Amino acid sequence: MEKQKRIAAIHDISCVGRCSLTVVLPILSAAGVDCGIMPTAVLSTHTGGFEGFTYRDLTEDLKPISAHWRSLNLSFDALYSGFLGSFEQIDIVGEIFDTYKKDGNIILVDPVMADEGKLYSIYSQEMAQGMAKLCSKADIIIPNITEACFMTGHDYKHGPYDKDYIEQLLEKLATLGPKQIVLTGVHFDDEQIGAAIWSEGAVDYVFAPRIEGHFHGTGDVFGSILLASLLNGKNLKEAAQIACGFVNKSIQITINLKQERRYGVAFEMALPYLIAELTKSSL
Ligand code: PXL
Repeated sequence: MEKQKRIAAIHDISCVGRCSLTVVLPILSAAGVDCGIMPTAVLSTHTGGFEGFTYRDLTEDLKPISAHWRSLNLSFDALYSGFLGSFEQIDIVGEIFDTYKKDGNIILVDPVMADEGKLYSIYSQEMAQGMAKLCSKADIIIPNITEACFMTGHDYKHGPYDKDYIEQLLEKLATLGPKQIVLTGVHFDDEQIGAAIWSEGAVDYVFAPRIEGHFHGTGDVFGSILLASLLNGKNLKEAAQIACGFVNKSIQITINLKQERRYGVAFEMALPYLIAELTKSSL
């Protein structure tokens, strides 16, 4: 039997609202991956749609956690960073990547900081420059279009997009230095939405049916499914296709259940779809 994969997920804990570690951990576990966590902050809820949330910044804890892991000789098949608790954490996470990078493992960076044309309320513009720097250390980055625009200075537009707009954005992202890019939220019409994939200068697309509206936490669901699929032997395009399909299914279930959107999507109910996709043999 092949050795079990292990990752370190560097995200916040939003206690309620289904994003960041409350999404990453169950999805990677369901996919058979040993999911270690490095929490960047603890919030009572996420910041999108709730008032009065608590916020405990864990910047002080990151280096000691990493040093202890090092003393245990731990190694990881992937490091996956998302929402960071402070600007200072960008350099610390960069150092953690340097510590644990090895041949064949995956540094996956989701430069979580913005959506729908706006930075999240707790961040300022300097976060965009910092995240751009962190992306230079990544094997794969998975920004949404807003984050991609903040990091590159590309003009932000609402969709539908055209191929020129998306492919110019990908070229600018490529200059940040990641090996591969999966740009999310790409749609050329109202029927389908998905991701643009950039790898060694070649561009490809994957789509699923588009459901109108904003659904909280879907970026973290997408990233987690992408990584889970890669660690189960899928290639980047297959993994992005599974992630698009999974996000679509989760949204559809959330709508059918008439759940409030700020509580995230009912990804738990879509996990059988993930398992079915992962057990199909690759093309
Ligand atoms: O899903 C991204 C995310 C993660 N963590 C926190 C957030 C958000 C998006 O709003 O607020 C705390």
